[in-house]
Amino acid sequence: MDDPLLAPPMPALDWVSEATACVTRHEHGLLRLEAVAPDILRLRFAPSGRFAAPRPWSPVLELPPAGLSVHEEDGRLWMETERLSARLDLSSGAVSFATPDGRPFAEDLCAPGWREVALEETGLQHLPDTELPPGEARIGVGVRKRMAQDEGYFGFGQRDGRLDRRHRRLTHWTVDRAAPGHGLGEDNLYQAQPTFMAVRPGLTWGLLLNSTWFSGFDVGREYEDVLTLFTLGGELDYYILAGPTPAAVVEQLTRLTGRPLLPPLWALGFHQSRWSYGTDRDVRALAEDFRQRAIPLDAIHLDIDYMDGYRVFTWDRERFPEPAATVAALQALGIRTVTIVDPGVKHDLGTGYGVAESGVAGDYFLRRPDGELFSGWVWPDESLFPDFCSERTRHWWGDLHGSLIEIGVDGVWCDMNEPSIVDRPYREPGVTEFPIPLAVRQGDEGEALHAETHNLYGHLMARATWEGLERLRPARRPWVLTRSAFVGTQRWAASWMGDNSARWEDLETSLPQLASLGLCGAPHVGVDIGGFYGHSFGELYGRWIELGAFYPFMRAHAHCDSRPQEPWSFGPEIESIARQAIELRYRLLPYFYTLAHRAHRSGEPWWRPLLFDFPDQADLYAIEDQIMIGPQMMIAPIRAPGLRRRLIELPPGCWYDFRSGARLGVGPAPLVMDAPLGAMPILVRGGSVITLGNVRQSTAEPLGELMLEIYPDDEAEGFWTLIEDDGESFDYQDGALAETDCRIAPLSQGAVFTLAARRGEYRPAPRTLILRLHLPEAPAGLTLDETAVEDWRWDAELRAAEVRIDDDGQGHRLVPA
Ligand code: MIG
Repeated sequence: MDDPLLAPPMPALDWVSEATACVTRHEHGLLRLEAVAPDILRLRFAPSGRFAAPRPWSPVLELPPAGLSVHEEDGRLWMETERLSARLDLSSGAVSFATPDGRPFAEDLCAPGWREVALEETGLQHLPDTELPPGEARIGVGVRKRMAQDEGYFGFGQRDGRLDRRHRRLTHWTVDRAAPGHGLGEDNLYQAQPTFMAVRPGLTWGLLLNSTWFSGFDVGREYEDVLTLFTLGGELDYYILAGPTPAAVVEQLTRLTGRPLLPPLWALGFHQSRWSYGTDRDVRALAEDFRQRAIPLDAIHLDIDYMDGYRVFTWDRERFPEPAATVAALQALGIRTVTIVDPGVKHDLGTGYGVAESGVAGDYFLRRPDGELFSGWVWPDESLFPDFCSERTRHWWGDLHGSLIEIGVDGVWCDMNEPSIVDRPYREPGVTEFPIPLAVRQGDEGEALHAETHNLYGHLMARATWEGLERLRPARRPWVLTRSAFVGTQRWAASWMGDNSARWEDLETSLPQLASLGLCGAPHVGVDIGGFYGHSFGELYGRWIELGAFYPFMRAHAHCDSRPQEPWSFGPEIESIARQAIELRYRLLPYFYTLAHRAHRSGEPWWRPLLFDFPDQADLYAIEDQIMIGPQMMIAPIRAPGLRRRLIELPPGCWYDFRSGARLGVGPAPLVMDAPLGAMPILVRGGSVITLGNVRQSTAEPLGELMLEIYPDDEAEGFWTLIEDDGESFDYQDGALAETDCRIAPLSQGAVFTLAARRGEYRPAPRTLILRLHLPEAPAGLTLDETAVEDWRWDAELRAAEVRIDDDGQGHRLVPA
């Protein structure tokens, strides 16, 4: 959409203000600015003069409205909340935003523009058999904003390529990238998140484009330092998030689109997958193998071959004669079963396949514009596709999971939901993509075109699945994994990044890719460890599993044509590296689970780029091969073969080596660290308390020990709150939580460690607390609660003073002498 750089001015004819909004009338259209919250403004511009009706499936939530004060002065309208202001130039229609102290940002260069758009101009791929239907679908609307020179542009959802998206044009349209080796620089993928944040020292602001239509951002590619927002659908609608930090933007974004779900604890363990563990004997042998080799595991994923002819919600009774018994055998080993479910339902009518028959009877499937059922080809050959925009359909689909729940399945993996459809059976030559026509109508009232809802197909499938599991098993938190997603999907599902390859490039790509998603409010993400396509190999797998131990969602997976890719497939050295990496994951679970609770409360991503914690250090913005794991840890992954040491930029503060306990120095400063295979650098920030459990083979085993690794800062006090609950139910919502506040005085003030009495109604099982205070030198003695401790020890190698006590839930104070 190459509109002229400057759209013509759009003088306001008049304006009216309401309690929370202000509307200006223009010769062509209406512009409305609304205070959605004191720190969130919404701007809508409809050239037709009619704003689109709200959609029942909108990913954006209604917030209690906030007051907006409006006055006119010097030919401008000034609109203010306590946290944010906007200024509209009455002669041009251009809007800009500012902080309460008057720093401008997101300034329009001109009024919004609009015009009719041809499909070819959008660059939409693979859309034969499709024309944009007449009306709003063909009207593209956009606006251009000034990009400050010192702003970095981050977020932008799921893509390949660099973290900072300046100089890129990015579009939003969910597609299956089923080609091996999609790589650096790829634009739209399986998921679409039309949101970003602009970060500069002292000010971060964010933007959410409220459009599910084809849309995009040109981030200074077409014109240097000019940001263009554009969308089909005939209306420009976006939210400005006031920040002023990246954490505040993610909080604002997830207040609008929903907080990330709290996964059950088991879902944070290790998941092993393959396309496919195809018989019950394979699956049981796999589980036994993990247990015999003492490699921790919490879940096995069953890919499409468990089904009878790829019919969803059925089992192949030859391969899995007694699925419930198989699932129970896994459960007895502490391993959960996750089954894949695709949206395509085999067009199998009159043969007793209840899913297809009930779907047709209930009219739950998409229909073509001529009223015929829409069908396309996927794994089960000719298939029908549920309309997930319809609430009735979502209910039906959710209930279908009852058959899986009865068998004992614990999690559901939604695949192919972009949706991915082809034009003939996969086995025939010349297979090409066959999308749902854009003019197909969706929703209970048929109120929207597929052109509007396409990007929500996976999002609403994940929602239907989560809501079904919640109804079917109300006492337990559902767990859903999805490939396609939109902003807001974080409420219902974790996601993986689709079909990567067993290449170093793909390991590397995962670093900024997952970090970008975290900035878009989606914290529970991971990629296929080892690589999906191709044959993985020892060094790559070893590096990937030591990195993957820190992915919020940790799963190894491989293509059906790949060589075996289990932790022991690459010989004893790699097997032991994998065991250690997975054991470390399990030891870190108390820390990771706290991070999951924090994400659930405020959206805070646990896998995040340095700029999230250090937004004032512009020289760290481009660093994407160091990742913060929550606010307390930083990993420095190895991205290439042969490397056994690497350069690390220490951000401000003092830093420790997690493996050796050594103090590494004070940033900002560069540092070189050794990184032998199996020992990727892991750093801890001064002022931290890392909580570690004992090694367990699965989260079903009790946590007998809780170790608090305490790292004082030189100058600053440190705070941390450990958050625990039963790991499984919703009782935490009614206060069944355990929160333990920790405080560490800086070294300059004696490194006194204070543990507050536990808060909340959840009681952890009896366990030993091991306090390990990292100090430059052995103290002369230690007192605990004013009494000298007899029984402590100095670990000279790790430079830590260690005390063991029973965890009595009471407050304690540890003072080194
Ligand atoms: O057309 O179910 O991304 O994880 O193993 C391929 C088989 C369909 C694509 C998924 C992949 C999965 C595979 N699926």
